[in-house]
Amino acid sequence: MEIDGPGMQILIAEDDVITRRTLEALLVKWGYAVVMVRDGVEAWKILQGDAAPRLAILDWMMSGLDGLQVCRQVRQRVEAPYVYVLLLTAKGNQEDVINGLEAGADDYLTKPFHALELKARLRSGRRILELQQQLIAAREAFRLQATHDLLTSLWNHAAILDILGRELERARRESNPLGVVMADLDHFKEVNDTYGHLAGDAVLREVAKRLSSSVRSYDYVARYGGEEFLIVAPNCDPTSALDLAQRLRSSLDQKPIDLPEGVLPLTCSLGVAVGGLASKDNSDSMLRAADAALYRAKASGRNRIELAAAEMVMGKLPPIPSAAQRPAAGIP
Ligand code: GH3
Ligand code: MG
Repeated sequence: MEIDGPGMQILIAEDDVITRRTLEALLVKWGYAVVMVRDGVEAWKILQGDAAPRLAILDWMMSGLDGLQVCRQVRQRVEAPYVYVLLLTAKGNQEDVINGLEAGADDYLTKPFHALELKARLRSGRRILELQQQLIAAREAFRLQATHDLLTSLWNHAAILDILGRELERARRESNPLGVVMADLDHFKEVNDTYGHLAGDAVLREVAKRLSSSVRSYDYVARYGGEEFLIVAPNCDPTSALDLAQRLRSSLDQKPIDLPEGVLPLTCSLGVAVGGLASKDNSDSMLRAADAALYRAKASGRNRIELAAAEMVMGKLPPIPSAAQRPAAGIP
C-alpha cells in the first residue's frame, strides 16, 4: 500500500450525499484515490479486506454502524495494519470530542468543515502513517539483523539454536524424525591464504546460495561458524537426511566456484544426525552427534558424508562413489 504521494487510498464513509460528493471532489483534486461507502457496515467490510485503505474519514452519524462503532471495532484488531481515523461530526461539544477520541479516532473535524483544514489534517494523518511505516521497517530490519548472518544472510548461530530447540520439541510432539546436517568447507583456509580474505568472503556467499537452493522450502540453513553450516530439516528420516546431505555435498562438488581470480574447486564434509523420536534427544546431543560424524567425514578423507552412529537406523553410509574417485579436495 502506498502511503506517500499521490494515489494513496482514502475511505470515505458518509451517508449524506452532498457531503459525500464534496469530499470525493476535494480528495480526487488533491490526488487521493477514493473508496466511497454510504454506511458503517460497508465501511467495516472494506476495512477488513486485503489492501484496505489505511486512512478513513468516517461520519459519526450513520445507519447500521455509526462512525464511533466502526472506530472501536478497528481498534480492537491486534494484527491488522494501523488505520488512521478522521471522524467527521456535526457534534462539536467537548464531551463528544472526548468520546470520539476515546473510541480510538485519531482526529476529528466538525461539519461544516473548511476544505483547507481537511487537507492539512489529511496531511498530518499521512505523516503519522509514514512514521509508523518507518518504525515497522526499522523493527523488521533490526529483527533480521539479530537473527541473520551479515555476510551470507543465512540464519545466524543463535537463531539456528532457537530453531533447533523449537523443531525438536515439535518433532517429539508429532512423533516425526528431525534431521540435522553439519557441513564444514574442506581446506577453506587455503582459499584465504591463496586468494585473500575478500575472495574467501565471496566464496562463503556463493556457498550459502548453493546450500540454500539444495534444501526443501521448510528446511533451515544457518552459518554456524566461520566456514561451518548447519541445516535443520524437519520431518526428515535418515534416508531423506542422507539424500539432503548428498544434495548439499553435490551443490559444491559438482561445479567449481567462479571467482574473478579464477575457477576454484571446493568441497565440504558433512555429519548427519537424525533425532526427535527418542525422548533423550536434545539439541546438544544432536549437535554433538552431527559434529562427531562430521569429524569422521574429515578424518576419512573429506568431501564425504557420515551418519551419526547413535542415531543410525540404516547402518553406516556406504562410501560415496564420487568421493573415492576424486583427488583430495582443496585448492589445486
Ligand atoms: P578443514 O578441511 O579441516 O576444515 O580445513 P579448513 O582450512 O577449512 O579449516 P580451518 O579451521 O583450518 O580454517 C578455517 C578457515 O576459515 C580459517 C578462517 O580464516 C576462515 N574463515 C572463517 N570465517 C571466515 C570469514 O568470515 N571470511 C573468510 N574469508 N574466511 C573465514
Ligand atoms: Mg573447514
